[in-house]
Amino acid sequence: MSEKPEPSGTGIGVRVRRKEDRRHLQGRGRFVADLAMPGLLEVAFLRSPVAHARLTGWRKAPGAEARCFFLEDLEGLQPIVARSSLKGYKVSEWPALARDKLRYVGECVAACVAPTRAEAEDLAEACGLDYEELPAVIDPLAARRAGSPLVHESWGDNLFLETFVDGDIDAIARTAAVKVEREYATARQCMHPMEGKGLLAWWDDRADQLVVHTSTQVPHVIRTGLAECLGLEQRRVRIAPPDVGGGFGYKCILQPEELVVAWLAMTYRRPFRWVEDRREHLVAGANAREHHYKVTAYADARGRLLALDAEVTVNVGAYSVYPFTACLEAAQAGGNLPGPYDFRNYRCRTYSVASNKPPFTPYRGVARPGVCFAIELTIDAIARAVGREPAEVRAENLVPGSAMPYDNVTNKHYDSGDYPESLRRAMARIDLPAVRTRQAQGEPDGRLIGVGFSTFTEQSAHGTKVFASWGIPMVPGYEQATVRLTPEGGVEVRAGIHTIGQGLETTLAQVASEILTIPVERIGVVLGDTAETPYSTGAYASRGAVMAGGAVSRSATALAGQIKAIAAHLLQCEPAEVSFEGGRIRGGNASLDFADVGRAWYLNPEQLPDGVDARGLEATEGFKPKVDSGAFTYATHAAVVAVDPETGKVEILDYVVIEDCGTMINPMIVEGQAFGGSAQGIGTALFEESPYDAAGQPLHSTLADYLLPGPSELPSFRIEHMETPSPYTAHGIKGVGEGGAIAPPGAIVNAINDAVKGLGVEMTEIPVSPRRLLGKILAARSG
Ligand code: MCN
Ligand code: SMO
Repeated sequence: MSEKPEPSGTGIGVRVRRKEDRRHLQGRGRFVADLAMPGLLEVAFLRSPVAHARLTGWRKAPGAEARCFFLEDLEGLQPIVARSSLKGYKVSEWPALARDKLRYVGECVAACVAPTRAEAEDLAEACGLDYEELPAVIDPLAARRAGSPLVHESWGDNLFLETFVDGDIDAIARTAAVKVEREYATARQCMHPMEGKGLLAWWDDRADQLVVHTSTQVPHVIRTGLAECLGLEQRRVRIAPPDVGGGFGYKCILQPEELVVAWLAMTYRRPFRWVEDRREHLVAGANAREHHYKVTAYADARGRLLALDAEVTVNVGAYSVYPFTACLEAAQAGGNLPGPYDFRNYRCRTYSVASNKPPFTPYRGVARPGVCFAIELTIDAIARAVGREPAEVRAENLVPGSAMPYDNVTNKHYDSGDYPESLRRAMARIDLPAVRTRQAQGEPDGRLIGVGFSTFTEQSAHGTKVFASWGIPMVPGYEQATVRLTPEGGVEVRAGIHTIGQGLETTLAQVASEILTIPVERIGVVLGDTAETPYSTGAYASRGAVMAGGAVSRSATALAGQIKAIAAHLLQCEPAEVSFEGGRIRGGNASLDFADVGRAWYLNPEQLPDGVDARGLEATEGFKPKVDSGAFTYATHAAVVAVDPETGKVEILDYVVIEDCGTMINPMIVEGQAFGGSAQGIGTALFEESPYDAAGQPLHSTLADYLLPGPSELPSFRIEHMETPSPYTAHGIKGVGEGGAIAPPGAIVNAINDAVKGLGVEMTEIPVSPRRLLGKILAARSG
């Protein structure tokens, strides 16, 4: 679909089949639950049955006291503390097991161990708890008010952090032709990777080291956090993650279960394991997405956005997560709300509110699905207020391609691309005039048709300064990788980032193949094991392709120089005359196999030139983008929906994605990322919701209550690529992993609102479930 000719070989731009898929399709992947080890004990947790209570006493399972652990038993284990450099931030201590207070349903209170999970669960059930229930803090707006019950009493309020970006709004507010005021709400969600969280930990006496096979996106970061909590030196903790069955941000944080299992293995010097089940994921695991927005937008009579005044409240739950803190979400929301739009006057207050719900973790897109929903609905509301086609108004408000690079009102440095062009292509692909004609004619079955668009930017591969500005100084914006030529002319790539389903095992091999021309089948990729790979902060924030890809590119280039020096000697020519082509080395009038160079170095060193570079056939290099703001991917999504006004059911009739992630390493993987992300975004828009009652009890303990979209709910996505290289990254690559999940709520709810506008209905809360939509339709009819 890109206009360029299909490149050859297995380098950058080729639709190489994923290396990891062979084992996964054959059921031969190896996940935490597949691991076996003699003497392994399984761990089950007794979890808080109430949202908020003072814990006054406990009893261990009668007759099995030695196999039950409460916090007082876990000697020396420190709580999880996520520090932030942001002024006014309040630190929480997330204990491995609750001690004085229970702060959410599902919080770990005791750990029980047995040869099987079922026996361990029986022990957990036989333990007893005494507690005095307290009123629960559930609604984030109520939690902000004076007099609310407090999650952490010593704080005096329920605010992890409040931030304020001041801007000049008042003059525009007095004179603007159009003022649009809205409140938006997005539901709390779970992430549902196919594999839940889990880990197996054991003590390796030979290495005098704790070995942790944990399902994580960030092995090196988990090592740092775990080592701190256990009081071990880092060199005595090895994180060796097995296959990871999806993460989506959920596997970016350190969890109490990891602390407990690691402590048990360290203390008893035998293997322990915990594997999260679906119910634990639903009611006890960390959550995401619960945002509330108050937005006032000012525009001129044509719908040109002039100023935005916003208040963002994020319900981040009981504790701050390591390493990202409870404030990442609100910090990103405040900074990203202006989106891809060109305006200069912005004011925003954000609140990160503590509540008696599970802690908050980044989830694909982090704050941006909520932010994009809020700004995209606001743009459509402005268009309706001025009586114009929303897509036209949107196009006129987007940062034009000619303005790139562009520093927006919150100092986001948009590096390259043409946002209006992506919207124009989406309008053409979805055939806007045809949809409008069909809409005017009406549907024979009485359903209402609507079309909606949403355009967003996705900051990817953020540098150190960006994380520091969110108060998280410990996350460096770079990656390293090692590339080695083997005696047989194959390649080993090692990087500390992990492959979690997103395809890095293949795409990092493609980057090495691009430089060396050796086919990916001959390139082995070792990822994530802290004992085998250079330091890394891991796979999140759509940074793998840019950062680890950049590091592989630079190390492969350094290795290429070393290979050329040896090859030149063997070919009796100058290194500058040596080139690689189709997996062979050419120079002068002759050619060599990579294996000839490999053999010379490892097996026949007498063939090497005098003064050969002792670094040999191995190179480790690091990469960071030229500017700390990284690279901005963008996309426009367009949806056509049909709404049944009698039932409130929404069907997606057509869905188009126009996406630009710079140079694509593997277009097939990029498409998979866009489709998978969009499926999750559609879940956010129409289905997924973790509701709680007033006492803080979760009402979503099975997948019958928590609706995940499956193939029958999803449209056939149509995708078109634009490919504007980033000026700041190796090969012009931009990240893409999260983008798909960002745009669907905006596009779909704009389409729904377009469909039902004649009924006097406007949806501002997601998911737009049939109950919610029908409720509004009935209210409008009777009102
Ligand atoms: N890619 C590419 N060309 C580009 C950009 C990316 O071919 N220009 C490829 C990459 O090489 C990689 C994939 O697309 O194979 C995603 O790359 P990137 O955007 O760099 O994201 P990361 O490697 O950092 O992966 C994390 C990202 C995030 S933050 C979430 S959340 C998410 C996502 O990836 N979680 C996923 N996609 C996921 N996909 C799956 N299957 N499972 C998850 O848990
Ligand atoms: S939520 Mo993705 O792991 O940044």
